[in-house]
Amino acid sequence: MTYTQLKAIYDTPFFDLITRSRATYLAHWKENEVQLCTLLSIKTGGCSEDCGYCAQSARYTTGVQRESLMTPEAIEEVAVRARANGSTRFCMGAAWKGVKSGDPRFESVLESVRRVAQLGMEVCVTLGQLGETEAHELKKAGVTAYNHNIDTSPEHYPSIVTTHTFQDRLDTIGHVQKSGMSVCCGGIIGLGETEDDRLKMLEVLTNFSPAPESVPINCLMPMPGTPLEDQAPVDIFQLVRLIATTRIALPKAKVRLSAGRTRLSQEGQAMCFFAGANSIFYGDKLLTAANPGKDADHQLLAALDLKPQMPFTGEHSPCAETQECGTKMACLT
Ligand code: SAM
Ligand code: DTB
Ligand code: SF4
Repeated sequence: MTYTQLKAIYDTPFFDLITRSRATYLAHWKENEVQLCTLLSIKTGGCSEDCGYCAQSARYTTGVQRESLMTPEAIEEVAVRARANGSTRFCMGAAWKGVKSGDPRFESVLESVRRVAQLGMEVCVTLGQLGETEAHELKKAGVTAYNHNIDTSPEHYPSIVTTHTFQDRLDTIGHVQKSGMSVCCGGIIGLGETEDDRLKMLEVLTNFSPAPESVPINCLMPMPGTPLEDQAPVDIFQLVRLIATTRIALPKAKVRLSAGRTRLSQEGQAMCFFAGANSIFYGDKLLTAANPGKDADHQLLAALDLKPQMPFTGEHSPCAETQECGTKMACLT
C-alpha cells in the first residue's frame, strides 16, 4: 500500500475506522482470541549500538546490568514454564549488533532453539543483524519467526540510530525472508516522530513480500539514562488509529500490542484489542523493562471475555500452579 492510501484509512472518522478494522479482524481471526508470548532476554546489556530508546546500549548509563549469554539448559527451563503458563510463542532476545556463523555464542543459540522448538510453541528470536548463512542455520534449528523491527520511518531512523542504517535492517529482513522463516517486524511509537512517520513505517511493512507474519507495535518505554528518557506517553487515540490501520492494511498479520502497556489504561488496551490487536507479551518483564504482571493480564482478559490462544499440540494442560482447568482463564493463573 502507499502512504496516501494508508493516510486515507488512518484519517477516517474514529468510530468508522475501528468498526472497519474490527470487521477485518473478524473476517480473518478466531474471535476474541489473544496470543500470549513470553519474552526472554538471553543476553542482556553491553550492546555496541546506539539506538536512542534502548537501555541495553553500552553507550548510555541506564542501570541495566550486563549478563552473559544464558545456557541452553537455563533457557529451556524458562521456556517450559512459559508453556505451562499458557504462552504459545517464546521469543528470545539478545543485545548485540548481530550474529556470525561459527561463533560459539551463535552455536549456543542454535542449540537453545533446537531445545525450545521441541516444546510445541512458536519459536521467535531477535538477534540483530544476520546474513543468509545465519538465517538458514536458524531456520534449520527450528526458528519459526525472526523479529527485526524497522522501528520508525526511513526518514526518522537516522535521528534515533547512527551505528547502523535503515537499509541494514531491510537487508537482514531480506535474508530472513529468503531462509523461509517468518518475519516479525514492527516499530516503536513515541520516539518524537510524527504521525506521518508512523504511516511511512507502515508503508514499508505493507510492501514486504511476503507480508510480515506479525507486527509488534511498541510504545516507547522511556528508559532512564537513554536520550529518549523524557519522551511523553503516546496519545491513546493515535495508538488505536495506528493499530486499526495496521489491521486493515495487513489483515492476516498478528498485530502485537507490545512494549508500553504499563503506561496504558485498561480501557486503552481494550480499545487496542477492539481495533484488531491480537497478541501481547505476557509476564512481568519485557527484556529489561516492566510489563503488566500475569495477574493484571489475567484480570484484563477475563473482564474483556478474551481467551488466550490455545496451545498447538497436545491436551490443554492444567495450570502449573492450581492444577485446575476448565474455565477460559484457568491456564493463566
Ligand atoms: N538487538 C536486537 C535488535 O536491535 O534487533 C534485538 C533486541 S531489541 C531490544 C528488539 C526491539 O525492542 C527493538 O527493535 C525495539 O523495537 C524494541 N525496544 C527496545 N527498547 C525499547 C523501549 N525502550 N521501548 C519500546 N521498545 C523497545
Ligand atoms: C518487540 O517488538 N518488542 C519486544 C520484542 N520485540 C523483542 C522487546 C520490547 C523491549 C522493551 C524494552 C526493554 O524491555 O528493554
Ligand atoms: Fe542493541 Fe538492539 Fe538495543 Fe539497538 S535495540 S542497542 S541493537 S539491543
